[in-house]
Amino acid sequence: MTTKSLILGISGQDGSYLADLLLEKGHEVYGVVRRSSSISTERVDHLLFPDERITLLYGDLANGLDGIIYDIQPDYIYLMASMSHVRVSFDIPIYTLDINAVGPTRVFEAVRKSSLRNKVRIYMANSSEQFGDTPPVQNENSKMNPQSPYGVAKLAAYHMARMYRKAYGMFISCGILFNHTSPRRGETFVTKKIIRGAVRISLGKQSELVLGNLSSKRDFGHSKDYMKAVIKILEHYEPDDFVVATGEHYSIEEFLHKVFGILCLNVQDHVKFNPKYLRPSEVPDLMGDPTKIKNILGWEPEVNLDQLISEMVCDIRNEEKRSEWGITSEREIAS
Ligand code: G4F
Repeated sequence: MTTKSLILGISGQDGSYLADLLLEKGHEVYGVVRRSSSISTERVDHLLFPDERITLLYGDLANGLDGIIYDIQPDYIYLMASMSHVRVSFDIPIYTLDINAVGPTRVFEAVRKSSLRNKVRIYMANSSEQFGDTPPVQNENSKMNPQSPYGVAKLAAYHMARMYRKAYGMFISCGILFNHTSPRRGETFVTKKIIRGAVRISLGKQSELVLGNLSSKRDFGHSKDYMKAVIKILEHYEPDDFVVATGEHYSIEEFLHKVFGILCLNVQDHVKFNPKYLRPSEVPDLMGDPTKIKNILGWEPEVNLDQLISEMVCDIRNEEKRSEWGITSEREIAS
């Protein structure tokens, strides 16, 4: 019988890679997207056109997804949807708590109250932001001391997941993922913003790149690699919690110099500071220890930071060139 996977947040960076990988494994993939007036399915368009290889459904963590869950009767549920921007969470803390903490709880409750309770496996997307200002190296046993509404909400969802697992025997696993990026990354995260800015500067399309705090350190991995880890986490015979990280960290300044170096640009000539990108409280240094996932699930990252940057530079350069030629999307190229 085919395995049915339901991905909440399929149109995001992680959800879209997960869909690619689950289809390769032969799963029947259903994806939930939030309804909005502008269509934002670019990351999964290749799975919709010309053949519909996934089924898209409209839903929202704000309202609960009971109907979708009961109709589809999935074997696996991947909770990838969230309000994912840490700085923005300071502007909208109540919404962030609702989507990132109450939202997953709505899903846990819907499953608990149904006949799926002892059948379905749930993956909960947790974050290294939960560690907050705890110094590196962070692992599954490190103190969690979040520094943002985003981190607090993710930590609440983490505790809820563990509570449902223990109290009701539900199969809920948590992946504590460190910063991960890719060509499919959203434009306002620092990695994509730096690479997009540098490529555009190199093409003479912009002259300045304006950033905030460059001293914080992050452990950067490739989203596709991390989705391979997510699949392994949910396929494991028992529910558990795993840190997913590379075990290396770089400051944003180091990342910036790597990108500008590849493009033969000088950071001092183009990069400006604007305090509007600072956060009321910052997470200074994240570097994960992936020993547990390596030992138990045999997962290791396949892409290092230099390869990741090269892939993103190349992809963004191609995208910028296509827009110069008036080609706006892959869908247009195909038709
Ligand atoms: O790219 P960021 O916004 O990512 P951040 O805060 O590390 O969060 C990401 O990773 C988490 C996992 O560790 C996820 F849970 C979360 O959903 C998200 O994917 O910022 C990275 C660093 C921060 O220290 C920030 O202050 O870059 C610094 N930064 C400096 N200038 C900037 C900017 N961040 C952004 N977004 N924009 C800037 O202009």
